[in-house]
Amino acid sequence: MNLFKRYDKNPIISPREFPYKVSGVFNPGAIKFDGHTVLLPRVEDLRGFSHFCVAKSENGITDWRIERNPALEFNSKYNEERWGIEDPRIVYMKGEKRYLITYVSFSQGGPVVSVMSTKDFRNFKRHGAILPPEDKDASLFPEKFNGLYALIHRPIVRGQAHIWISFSPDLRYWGDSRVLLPTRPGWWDSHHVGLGTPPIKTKEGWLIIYHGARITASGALYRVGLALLDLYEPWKVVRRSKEWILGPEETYEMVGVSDAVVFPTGAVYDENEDKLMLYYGAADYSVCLAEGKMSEILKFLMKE
Ligand code: BMA
Repeated sequence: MNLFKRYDKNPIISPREFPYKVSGVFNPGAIKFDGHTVLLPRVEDLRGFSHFCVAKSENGITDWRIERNPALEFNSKYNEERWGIEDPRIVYMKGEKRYLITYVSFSQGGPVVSVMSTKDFRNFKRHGAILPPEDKDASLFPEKFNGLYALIHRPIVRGQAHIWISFSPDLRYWGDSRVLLPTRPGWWDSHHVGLGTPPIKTKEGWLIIYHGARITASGALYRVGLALLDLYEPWKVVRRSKEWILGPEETYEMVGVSDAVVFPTGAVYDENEDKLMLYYGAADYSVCLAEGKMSEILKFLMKE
């Protein structure tokens, strides 16, 4: 059974219809804001550096209005932003009335997780790098646990690329770090894993959509798996899918800047409609959409 159905007119945004010349537009943050779906894709320029742009649509599928000016350019006056910013994940922090965006910025020491905040997707405030390099694929939870922010991230420790969880009272000092979802030797997610979209709250637990890569003769092959975390103690993994549930199949996923990559970074969940819209980067070139039913996703996971 296919848990996610691709939009038949994918990609929804690609360099071809972009207002300026770019190498790729992919791996978007996604959230509902002001009656619209807002995407914050990573846009790679012709120097090879990435910035973010804002694209808005009323139905989250068609008629994307892409802003001409980059929403956030990288600025090498900040130490952590020597070579661009990538792969934003957006959460709305209830109680703080602001959106927190974790993203990867490229410091001299390697990729680091950085945070910025916004209230309107026009003005963005940088909060700087929050953890040492090398670390990537991070998102906050949209809620605190016992007064602490919780972050999922993917440091490289002793050459190993597992998914970790850490906690902080102030977004600055992090601790209680532990491995959450390790790579599985021999499996489709054996080489490295990383968080995809921000954690999504469901009645069965926090839904985690992650990418897993295996190295094949042609390079890294990126697919998508699922897990469920305990609602109150999110360091506890309740379920993890054995099989990948979305992998590169269509030409726009198989061929691009990096071949054979599906890389989800944003999701919009409509609980009343039982609908999960998954936004993903295809082959580091374009933004694509797939849709799933949350009830089917949870049913599948609870049998794992
Ligand atoms: C990851 C990140 C992503 C990219 C993916 C596939 O390490 O750099 O931005 O989409 O590799 O190339």
